[in-house]
Formats: sequence, C-alpha cells, structure tokens
Amino acid sequence: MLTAPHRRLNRLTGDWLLVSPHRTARPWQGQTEEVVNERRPEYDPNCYLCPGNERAGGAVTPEYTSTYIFDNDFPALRPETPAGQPSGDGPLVMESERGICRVLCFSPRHDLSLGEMTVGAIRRVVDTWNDQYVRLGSIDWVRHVLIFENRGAMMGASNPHPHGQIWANERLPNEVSRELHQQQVYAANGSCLLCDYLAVELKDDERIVCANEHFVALVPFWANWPFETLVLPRAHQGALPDMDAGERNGLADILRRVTRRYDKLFGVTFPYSMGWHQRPTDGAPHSEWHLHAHFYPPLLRSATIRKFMVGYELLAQPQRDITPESAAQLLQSLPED
Ligand code: H2U
Ligand code: ZN
Repeated sequence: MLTAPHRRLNRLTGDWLLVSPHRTARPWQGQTEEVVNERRPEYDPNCYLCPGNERAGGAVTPEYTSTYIFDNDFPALRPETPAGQPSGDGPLVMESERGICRVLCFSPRHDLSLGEMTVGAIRRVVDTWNDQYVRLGSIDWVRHVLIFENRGAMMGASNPHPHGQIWANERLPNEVSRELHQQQVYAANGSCLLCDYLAVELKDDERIVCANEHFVALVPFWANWPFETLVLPRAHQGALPDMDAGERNGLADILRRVTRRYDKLFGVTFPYSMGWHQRPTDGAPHSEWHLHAHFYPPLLRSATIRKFMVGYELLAQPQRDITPESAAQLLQSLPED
C-alpha cells in the first residue's frame, strides 16, 4: 500500500479522496475534553421515547415492548404538500417536495444502544425497517426511503434513547443519485460494482472488520471518515425485502458486532450516523443496486477528538491521515464481548 500522499477514487460516489499517511506523526495541540461516561437509567421519566411518556405536541408514546414507530411530530417533509412544479429556468430554481418522516424506537429500554441489544431484539429492528421500506416504498409518489440513525450528541441526536429515523420522499436525494449513477455506469459492463468490490476486499483481506455467513463489514478503500465502515451482503441483494430469515439474522448479528467494536475503540458509546442505501422505490427494477449501510463516525483519536470536515475538505475535497487499512486493523483487533 502507498505510504506517499495519494488519492483514491470513491467508486460509489465518483469523488476523489486525498490520503496523507505520513501525516499521522504530526503533533496535536487541538481539542481535548473530559470523557463523560454516565450510566443511563432503564426508564427516564423525562424521555419522550420511553414507554408511557408524553411527547412534545401532546401525543403519548404507548407502553411498547419491542420496537415502536410513529410519525415525526416535527417532520421535515409532509405528505400533503402539492406535487412539485419547477419554478422557471433562471438562476433561482426550486421545486416543492413531498415526503413522510417517521421515528423508530429500537427498544423500550432507555439505557441500551444497538450493540447492547440481543441479536433477537436487533432482528426485530431489522424487520421493522423492512416493513417500513415496503409500506412507504409502495406509495406511488415515494421514490426513495432512507432509514438512518444519528447516534450521540456529537452527531446531533436529540435523545440518547435508542432510536432512528425514516424519511421517504418524492425524489432521489443527492447521495443516492450519485451512487445510482455510479452503479449504473459500472453495471453497463455486465457486473455489479459492489459484488466485484467485495470480492477484491475478501481477497485482499486488509480492510475487513468482521464478517459472518451473509454479511461483511469493512473500512472502504475510499473511506472519508477515520473509522467509517460499509456493511454489505455477500449476495447481490438490492433491498431488505430480498433477504430471507437467515440473512436477516445475519444482518442483526453483524450490526451488533460492528457497534460493539465501535464502543470498545475509545471506551464510549461511539457516535455515528448510520444509514441504509437501498434500491429506489420508483418502480424500475434497479438490478444494478447492491444494498449496503454506511457508518459515518466523527471520532478521530479519542472519545472527544473528532475529525473536522473543514478547510480543504469543505473547499476542495475530503482528506485523511490515518489510512483505511490501519483503521481497519484497529477495529479488527477489538473484542466483541
Ligand atoms: P434525532 O435524535 O436523530 O434528531 O431524531 C429524533 C426525532 O424525533 C427528531 O426528528 C422527533 C424530532 O423531530 N421528535 C418527535 O417526533 N417528537 C418529540 O416529542 C420530540 C422529537
Ligand atoms: Zn427513553
């Protein structure tokens, strides 16, 4: 692997990433903070996601025992928005956008994170994701369903109770459009981008974090965030409904293992944004699309020192010092229990 400064192509987005491996030795006099690792109660009377509590706006979260899904009380998108009308061809362009925003509680327990739940409990989260993808995706105007989780205050999560969000909308979001284009271009040569990529990763065995019979978690060759991972099925599947019961258990297992490793890395519940990229629900078959999840964690070198996407990253292109290979080795060396 190159030790000189180099750039790598993100095959999923088409973006270049700058890698500067020699720079990891530079002195650090930046941000340092105290680690606060407080234990949360199983039930918090002030948490709007705990069973039986009132939410902002007056709705009451019921006494749920497994997962619980509800329409976001402060949705970014609304289903009743009128269908989009482009506003002319001048420099100012806008369109209305319809959508549905939901919140999913992973567990009634306030104190658990995904990695602390049992495989069986995570499987119920997987089944709820699947059910929501099918239901929302079958609405005629919904072309894309994004299932994601913001974990930790550092990533903007509003509450430590284990939960995620689902946004379904009328048009493909930017990231998904880019990935769709890249996968379509690659598929024109007769094979799947992520199937081919996974085969190379399994052969190289340099960036694999953990794997089971059905899923592989790895630090992508083109990873932008220091401890970014990509979780993908070994089989060519485009969305959660393509998977059978055994594969869904495999998915629950790999999610538990990845998040447990993350939590061990700096000794804190690891902050991240995680989300599923599934095939669009626009009615086309999308045989080019390979289901995957991205984990984007902001931490760089400790529980509080994060990577900032500033300066060069904001104005030019992403850049990293610690290589994807060394990040993968670190994550791979951690225990899961
Ligand atoms: P985040 O923690 O990822 O921000 O997700 C929590 C969502 O919960 C957020 O989108 C919604 C917020 O709008 N919410 C409710 O729907 N009801 C509430 O009582 C508070 C927050
Ligand atoms: Zn709670």
